[in-house]
Formats: sequence, structure tokens, C-alpha cells
Amino acid sequence: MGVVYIGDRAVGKTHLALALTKSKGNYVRVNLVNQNNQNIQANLLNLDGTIKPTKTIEKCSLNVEVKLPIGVSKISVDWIDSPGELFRRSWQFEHINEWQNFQEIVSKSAGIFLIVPPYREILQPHIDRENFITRQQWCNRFNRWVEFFINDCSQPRRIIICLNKADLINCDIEQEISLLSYLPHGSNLNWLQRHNYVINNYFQPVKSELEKINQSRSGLSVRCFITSIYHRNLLELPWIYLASYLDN
Ligand SMILES: Nc1nc2c(ncn2[C@@H]2O[C@H](COP(=O)(O)OP(=O)(O)OP(=O)(O)O)[C@@H](O)[C@H]2O)c(=O)[nH]1
Ligand SMILES: [Mg+2]
Repeated sequence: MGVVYIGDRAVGKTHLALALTKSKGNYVRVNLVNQNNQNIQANLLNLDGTIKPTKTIEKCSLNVEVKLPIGVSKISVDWIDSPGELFRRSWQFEHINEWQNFQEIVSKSAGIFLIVPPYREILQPHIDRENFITRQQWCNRFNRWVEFFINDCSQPRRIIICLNKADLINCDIEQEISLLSYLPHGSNLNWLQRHNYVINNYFQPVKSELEKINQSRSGLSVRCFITSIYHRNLLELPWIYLASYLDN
């Protein structure tokens, strides 16, 4: 199953996937196939193991195991990481062939993770705002993602939108985690309720845009999550969701 991570520069695409391979999971275990693969070292990581900004489209094989109530679901994932650069219009105009190749990859993939950053107005007061876009800019950018989903990924598939860096958002993160966390027998919320909760609390400014994506395809395919590389429970949620969906 191909899963592509998309999103602008430095939103956390690479960290989000690799964080899952690092710490011990509750319900999700992710292993890089050929973990010592030199390409991974060369392309994704610095010598000290920290993650580099992504330069080219990277493909890695992952073994994902998700503990579901009915047993362990094993999924082989071709994880495709893209550099944020790709989504700049100027880059697309200058690299027409590469952009078409990427659209081709996207059209064949089973799942797409769009990673978006928090915007200034929802950050905790002590965070440096200069590094984040304003709500208005965030909404404008989101509209372009909607165009991308409608024009460039018209085949039905799962779209997962992660508002990443949730640890920087002015909210009670522990409370959010206990509400949203997955428990195999009796979570507080089901998948639709989680999605609606996240939309109402974090994606309110683009609610009608999200509707547009859903209306452009038959069968509901968009689910929104909040994620943070520092909170494993949140990181695992999209994968548990994907595995539950594939199992049905
Ligand atoms: N606070 C916080 N920082 C994060 C989180 N995820 C990623 N970061 C930071 O964001 C920066 C960018 O992360 P990357 O994973 O390289 O971002 P990317 O989207 O892959 O960027 P490109 O490859 O350049 O497109 C790094 O400094 C990370 O430490 C998060 O959940 N919380
Ligand atoms: Mg990257």
C-alpha cells in the first residue's frame, strides 16, 4: 500500500513518520525495512541521527503492525516522503516533468497524509510567532490544498489531514489526548466523533473547504487529526484509523 506524506516545508512530514519508528508503541509498531539502508542514512538523516530537510522524493518500505481488537493487522507500506519545496507553485512551473511524476505517484497511492502547521493565533503565548503563518495565510494555503485534492487526486482514497506540532497549540494537550486516545475496548469517541471534535476545535476556519473535498468524491474519505512527535498516542491515531478501515 502506498502512502504519501505531503505538506509545506518544515511542517514535520519526515519527523512524523520517523518518530513512529523510534519509540515503543502502544498499539502501533513501525519498522523501516532494511533499517541500516545507507540511502536512508544519506537522504533522510544527518550523521548524528537528526533529520535533514528533505531534498528529493524519498521512498522507504515500512512494516506497520496495528493491534486491533480482532488481532494484529500487518500492513506493508511504501512510505513516500516529499520535500515541502514541491508544493511551491514556482517549483512546479520550473520542474514540470518531476511534478507530473509526483502527481502520478499520488494518483496510485492508497493514502495521503497532508501535514499542516498550527497558525499564529492558536499558539501558546510564549512561542515565537514569526515562524508561523497567520490564520488568514493558513486559510488561503488550505484552499490551495483543497484545489490539489480536487484536481490532482481525484481517485477515491483515504485523505488524512494532520494538524501537527499540537504541543505548541494553546490547549490542554493532556485533556485532548485522554479524549482522543484509542482504547481497543471502549474509546471515548469513535472515528467520526474524533474527526468532528478535531474539526470543530481546530479546523473551524476551513470547515466549508473540507466539505468541498468530501463532496468532490463519493464516499467519505477525509479525516482530520491533531498530531505531535512528542505525544505517541496522537501519532498512532491516524495509523490505527487506516488499519481499522483496511480491515473492514
Ligand atoms: N514542536 C514540534 N516540532 C516539530 C514537530 N514535528 C516536527 N517538528 C520540528 O519541525 C522541524 C521540521 O521537521 P521536518 O520533519 O524536517 O519537516 P518536513 O515537513 O519534513 O520538512 P521538509 O522536508 O523540508 O519539507 C524540525 O525542527 C522538527 O523538530 C512536532 O510535533 N512538534
Ligand atoms: Mg522532510
